[in-house]
Amino acid sequence: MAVPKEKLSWMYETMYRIRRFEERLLEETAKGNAMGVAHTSDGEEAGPTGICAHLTDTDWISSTHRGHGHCIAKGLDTKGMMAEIFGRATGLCKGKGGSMHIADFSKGMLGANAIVGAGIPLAVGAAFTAKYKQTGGVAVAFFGDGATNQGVFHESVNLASVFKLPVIFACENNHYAQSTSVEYAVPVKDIADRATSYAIPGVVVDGMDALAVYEAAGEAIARARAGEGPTLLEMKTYRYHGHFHADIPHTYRHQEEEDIWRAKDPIPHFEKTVGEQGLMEDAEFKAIRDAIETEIEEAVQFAIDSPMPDPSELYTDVYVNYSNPLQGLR
Ligand SMILES: Cc1ncc(C[n+]2csc(CCOP(=O)(O)OP(=O)(O)O)c2C)c(N)n1
Ligand SMILES: [Mg+2]
Repeated sequence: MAVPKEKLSWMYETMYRIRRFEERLLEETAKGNAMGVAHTSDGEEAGPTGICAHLTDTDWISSTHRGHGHCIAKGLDTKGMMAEIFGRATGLCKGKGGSMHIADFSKGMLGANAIVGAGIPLAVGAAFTAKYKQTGGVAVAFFGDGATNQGVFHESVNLASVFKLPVIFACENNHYAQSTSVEYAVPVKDIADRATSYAIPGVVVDGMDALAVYEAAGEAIARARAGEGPTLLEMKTYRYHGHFHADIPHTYRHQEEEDIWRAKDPIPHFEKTVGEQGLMEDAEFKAIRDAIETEIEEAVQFAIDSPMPDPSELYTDVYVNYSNPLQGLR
């Protein structure tokens, strides 16, 4: 599948934006500036990039606890994201969601989600809406290998297949669920094989190669838009850091294994492939990297300079809205 030139630039820019956002976030987390835990997705950037390259603001995605890459690929503002993770009033959810609950409906982003597997039925619901209202939109559920052992995954895929919904089940198989390896926890060779039970296509793709993901996702999304129903797309990938910022991965995986996946880093891989085909020049890559460095520094500074939410905001935008929270308990 030929990729338009502006799409190639966007893909490189998006992967580099995700990488630098998370590297800087880890630094700021270590300094105590960011609230809560940081689950980073560096190493996995090609997946959300190759998929979201096909989406517009009227398509929907749902995400996971490891959601920064999905948010960025769906076009969320990095200043608003960084401020959200810093717990500031200027955050995309006014500082009340944090890393694991960033959402922006204006961009078709239904939310990161701390409950493993819980984003999957949200995407199915969005796909149902798209079909019912005939918007032509599609929904993408991002989730991990571990999530495919949750009952909600199977219920969601079954329903989507029966209703032929325009949804893509995008499994980021990074080979671990916390410290549990996929070989230990999943009895099938490929998670894509699980599609057979639901009579939908199951596709395995190299999740370190944005162009391969772009092609596979393009076919799945075209099927969905044409009313042919869902696809399970498994991206084989790897997270370079631990499960979250304080996790020490060497307690459950080996350096040799990490080295193999580091050698497949999706960003240099993209530079090499696209550069060798003469589609982008080194100077273009560098200009993009320089612009992103500035953008991410500005995002960090914006978050640092932003105010904390005012205490009067405590009960706004939340489901419990008592003026006196103890009132109902007495
Ligand atoms: C329902 C539920 N069970 C357990 C957890 C604890 N937990 C958080 S992340 C995680 C592992 C998820 O693995 P996977 O789906 O492969 O995603 P990854 O972290 O690899 O991106 C677990 C077990 C949780 N948040 N929600
Ligand atoms: Mg995983």
